[in-house]
Amino acid sequence: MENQHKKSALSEVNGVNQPDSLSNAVAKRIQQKRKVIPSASELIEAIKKGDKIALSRAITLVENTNPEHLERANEVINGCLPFANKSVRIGITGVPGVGKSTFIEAFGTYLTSIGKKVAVLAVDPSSSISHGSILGDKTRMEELVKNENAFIRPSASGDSLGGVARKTRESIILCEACGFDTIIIETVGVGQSETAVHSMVDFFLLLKIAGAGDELQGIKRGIMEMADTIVINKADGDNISKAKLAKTEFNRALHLFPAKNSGWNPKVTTCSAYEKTGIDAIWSIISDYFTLVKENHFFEKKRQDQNQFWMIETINEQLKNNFYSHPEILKLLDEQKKAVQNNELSPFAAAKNLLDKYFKI
Ligand SMILES: Nc1nc2c(ncn2[C@@H]2O[C@H](COP(=O)(O)OP(=O)(O)O)[C@@H](O)[C@H]2O)c(=O)[nH]1
Ligand SMILES: [Mg+2]
Repeated sequence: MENQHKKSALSEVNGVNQPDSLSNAVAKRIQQKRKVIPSASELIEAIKKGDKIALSRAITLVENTNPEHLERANEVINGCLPFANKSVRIGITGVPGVGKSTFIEAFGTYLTSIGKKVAVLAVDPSSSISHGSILGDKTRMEELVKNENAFIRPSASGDSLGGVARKTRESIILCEACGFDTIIIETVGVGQSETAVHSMVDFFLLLKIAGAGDELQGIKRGIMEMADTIVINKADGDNISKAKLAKTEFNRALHLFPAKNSGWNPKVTTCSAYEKTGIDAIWSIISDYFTLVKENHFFEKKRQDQNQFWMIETINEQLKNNFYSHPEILKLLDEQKKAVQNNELSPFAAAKNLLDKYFKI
């Protein structure tokens, strides 16, 4: 072939000899350093001592989709589990631009000022694909990033929402074992991710701005219904009166929703994340909520339900992965798809063939 005679970028050429200046000893040291992967028990011990670097490494391990890391990841999670659960988990949602990052910076900083240890995790499958908003977010939380009592972790990477959400749930356990008592889970309120977040938090906060219609804000009714509090952000400057008006309107709208199982009446409030006003009042609302649900035992009940939900979710996800990654199924899947396409087989018959095959493997 003609191509072979050309110097393609892919053709191998003789390499350059290693210069003497790069000593073998140095190269070896670097290689060794790369190889030192902490064991599960080392990670657990360090996390329990509040070591944020160990926490980061453990989260990276949990996020790793490589099956050979799965066992070690599970070991770390199981080891941390007895030390988790002693926290409050708060979900924050709102459309892009509403001020989530700015709010979390102000809110998180306030919480650390009253002695809390705050971990911020993000569930945003879109950003893990585009790598979009994460970097911006991290720089917007400049103060919180530097705060000794805070830990910020951008979105887990993953190609399915289920996968991202499961990893976030596992990361919550790791953060709690590391001593973080207030876990904030951020998500973008435009897709299904808030439903997933709702099933892993104790309290759900919806951030809004005044003046924009609901359609414009892309917030569905279902998300409003999930909210334990609606916070109207950017209540500053010329916006203050509009924000107050919006507060009255939302209060009225919330009355139309059915009562919550928690026995809690959702509250509407305003704040300026930018000027850091109204932040302490939000914490006071959240504290009232926790007093109520701990008294009426809804708190434990909800966490138990969530654990069961995640058990089933995990089974569903792993069954699906196992099915679709099995080489024999993949082969048969191709054949059956063609047969369905050519009208030789009904979709149901094809599905049955595939499942029958799977159950025999
Ligand atoms: N005036 C005003 N602007 C704000 C406030 N909070 C956020 N912003 C601005 O709104 C824009 C979007 O904020 P950001 O936190 O990135 O929103 P996110 O996309 O929801 O995370 C930025 O330009 C912020 O400076 C606020 O309380 N008041
Ligand atoms: Mg943001």
